[in-house]
Amino acid sequence: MQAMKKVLVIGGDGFCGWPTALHLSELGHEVTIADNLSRRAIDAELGAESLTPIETMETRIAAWKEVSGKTIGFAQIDVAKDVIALRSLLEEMRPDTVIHFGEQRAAPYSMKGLKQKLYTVDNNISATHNLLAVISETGIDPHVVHLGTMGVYGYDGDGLTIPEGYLTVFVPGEDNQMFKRDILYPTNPGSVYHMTKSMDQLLLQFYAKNDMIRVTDLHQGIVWGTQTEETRRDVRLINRFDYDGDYGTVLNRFLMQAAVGHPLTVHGTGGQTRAFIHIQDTVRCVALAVANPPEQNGKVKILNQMTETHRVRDLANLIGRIADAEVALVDNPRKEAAENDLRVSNATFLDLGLKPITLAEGLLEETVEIATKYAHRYKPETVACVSTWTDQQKPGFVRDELHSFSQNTADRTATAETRG
Ligand code: NAD
Ligand code: USQ
Repeated sequence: MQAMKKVLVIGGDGFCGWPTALHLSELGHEVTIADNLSRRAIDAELGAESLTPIETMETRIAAWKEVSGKTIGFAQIDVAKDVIALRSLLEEMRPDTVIHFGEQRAAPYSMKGLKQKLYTVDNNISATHNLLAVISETGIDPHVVHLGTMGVYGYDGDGLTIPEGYLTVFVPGEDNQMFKRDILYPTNPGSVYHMTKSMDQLLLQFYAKNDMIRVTDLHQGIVWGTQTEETRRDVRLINRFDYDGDYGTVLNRFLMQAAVGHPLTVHGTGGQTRAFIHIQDTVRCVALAVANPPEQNGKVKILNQMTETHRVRDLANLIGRIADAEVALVDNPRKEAAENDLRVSNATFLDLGLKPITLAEGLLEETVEIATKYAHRYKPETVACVSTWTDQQKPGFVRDELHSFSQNTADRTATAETRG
């Protein structure tokens, strides 16, 4: 039996935050959500809503009260901008744990253009720094659980098993001396979004060391699925299901595409290998992290929150087989290695008792069923991944270049003919 804690869930209206808030409430914790509802605003900006119809925060919380008898609090706060409101909430609530999901989390959105790059960096870095700085000022001593990403390690690996956050290195010095260092695993982000998570690591490291804030950083893989034990209990509690070209992640996109008869959009040769975790395991892992805070030892506790790795084309072929879907190879809008290998240690969560849900366990079918149920809400125009990592990848770039090349050639030929 876990001790009841007061838990603040920043970003608790989102895909991972909402089911986590419900799960912690179900376990008996006293939960308050802080969210600025920016994801709902970005949905509107992109014209790309969740496939599942998500209720307002008020309706969600009232429905949870009805089915569970439990109360979840809500404060609409922009933690990246409103430091005074954040400080008041922390002082009033005095949480035992603050879980920080409140960042812009789509790599393609972060690469869309100048506005989105600036927003992603401003929002994510300020949100994380404001939280840590305010905690250090108030003297309240919550355990901070931050949602990081596997992407900070980079994806051009050759099979080295990625450790949990730190690397022990030996540096040769003078006179055959060897210096041993425990360093953060070198970051190698692949998008502006992933870069903000790399920068978060330094913010966390500094405040853990300087202010002795207890921090757990969860380096999470790609989350798939949509429902959890709690969100299944009432249709008004249903979780988000993003499938659009910016926010839809690869496995959920493939499951959705299979449900509506769209060819599965494999980027390049589909040679990227990634780490995955089902949303049910996300909420279990966060609950385990909440129950097991680190010692106050000045060091961030880093856990790899993933359960299995898969190559993108293998996933497409698997779903193609089980759902009788066509697989299409499309131009890769990203700048990433054509092929990579990926091995990851998730020893801490296994030691804490996590029994991983794997692709084999029927939940692929459940996700296709949900996608089929809400297929009438599908907007085909939002499926293509149109955010490119470089200008050269933008549609029309090659054509323009060829156009100016032929124009120059034509001009040169005309000049030469005139001279001749
Ligand atoms: P999401 O976009 O569904 O949810 C994020 C929530 O944070 C939204 O409700 C949004 O309104 C809120 N938010 C953003 N900026 C805020 C701010 N300044 N103040 C207050 N609230 C703010 O994303 P998600 O998929 O639930 O991801 C949650 C966290 O987990 C993110 O930090 C993300 O980087 C991390 N993560 C997600 C995945 C994944 O596959 N979804 C994988 C690894 C890590
Ligand atoms: N991909 C396809 N086809 C698609 C969409 C994606 O082949 O239709 C490929 C991408 O090129 C990439 C891989 O699938 O190689 C993963 O893409 P993704 O969109 O599923 O995941 P990513 O952009 O890395 O981001 C997601 C979440 C992010 C989280 C990250 C965890 O949006 O918040 O941090 O997963 S990780 O990937 O482990 O870094």
